[in-house]
Amino acid sequence: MRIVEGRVVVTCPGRNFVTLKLVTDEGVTGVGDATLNGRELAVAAYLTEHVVPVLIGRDPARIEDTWQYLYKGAYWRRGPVTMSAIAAVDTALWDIKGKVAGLPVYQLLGGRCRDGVTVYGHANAATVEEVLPEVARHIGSGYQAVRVQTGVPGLATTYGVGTDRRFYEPADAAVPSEAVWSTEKYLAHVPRVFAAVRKEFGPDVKLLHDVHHRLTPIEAARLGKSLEPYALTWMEDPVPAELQESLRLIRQHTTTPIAVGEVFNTIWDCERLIREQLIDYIRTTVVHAGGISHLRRIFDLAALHHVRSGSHGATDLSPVCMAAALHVDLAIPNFGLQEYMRHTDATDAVFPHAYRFADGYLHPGDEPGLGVDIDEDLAARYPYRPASLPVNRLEDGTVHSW
Ligand code: CS2
Ligand code: MG
Repeated sequence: MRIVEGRVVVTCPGRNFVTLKLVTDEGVTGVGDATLNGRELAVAAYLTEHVVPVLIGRDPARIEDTWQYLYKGAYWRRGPVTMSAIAAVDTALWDIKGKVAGLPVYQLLGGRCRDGVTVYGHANAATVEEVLPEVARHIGSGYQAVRVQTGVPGLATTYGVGTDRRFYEPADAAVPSEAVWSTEKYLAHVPRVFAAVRKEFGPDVKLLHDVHHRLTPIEAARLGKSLEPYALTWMEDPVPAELQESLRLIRQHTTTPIAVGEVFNTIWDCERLIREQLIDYIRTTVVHAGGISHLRRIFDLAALHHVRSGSHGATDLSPVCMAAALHVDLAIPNFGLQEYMRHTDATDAVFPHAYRFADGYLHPGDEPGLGVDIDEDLAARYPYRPASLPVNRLEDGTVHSW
């Protein structure tokens, strides 16, 4: 069997997605997500100009060799664009291998280690009063874990809080919109939010919060400490994590568990964090961390160090990524939680998929391969729309982490 074609599909059913579809000479196809929010066309060009031409004629069964060929062969290793492109190829090859074997991919990864994948949903609202019914709505529909984000009094806009409670899309303008941030206002407000949620819903529901890389280590230590009474499952991305050792300072001051990794692209971005047990959950995911093959390496290292998976699953990661992530989540021994931001109906129609939500769990289904595809005719009806992530500024105008 040989790869004879690679189609790079850019579509925008509500938001932009980039998908690679590989076709073999025996008619077996595979899909892979290559969506990098706000930089979609860079990955599409990388695939079209530099990757697809070198895949033609290759044996799709040689997944690891192809990964090494694209990673080492690029000379310029790592980075979000390169690793999202490699991820799309790797994912599509696993899809093909599952179809050829007549097995769902999780069976090729060693079979399932659990009955379903525990997911968490997003309860977002402008105020504490408004977020409580959102938490109740999630618990009511079976979620055992809920991420809680509210607006911050005194700030016009805040990450994670959009006008639409069901679908939150951060990339809201062709040219980045600008938001104003105040750490002081935020640190004073967040403990009040979780005090109210715990008071209302008790100790059983798993609660999570995304700081979204906005604090310094000592500010994050203070936040972690102030949230200890509310026993969060995790505090996410407390600081920008380029300086891996900066997490040590947070660890020295608080027992609130830490989750990072959604912006990481290779094991090198997190090997120290994992080896020194500076985190409790690693949030790397299929599309941005080099595909199923590399993600499994990261999770294997994590398993040795009591670190569990907590893969990113926002709406800007397509249903192709979600399907692939669920196969990995079902098979790894150190699964923790999977993020599940629901896609719009238009997106679900463009990407028909077998995964199903029930009682707080997602299950990838048992179709051969990944159990997801792309309807290219439907996708063609939704042309790309430029959209960038916002920029954050402190009250004095200084650019700050978004
Ligand atoms: C967020 C994302 O879901 C999350 O944890 O951090 O919504 C993130 O902001 C987007 O995926 C960025 O594109
Ligand atoms: Mg996040």
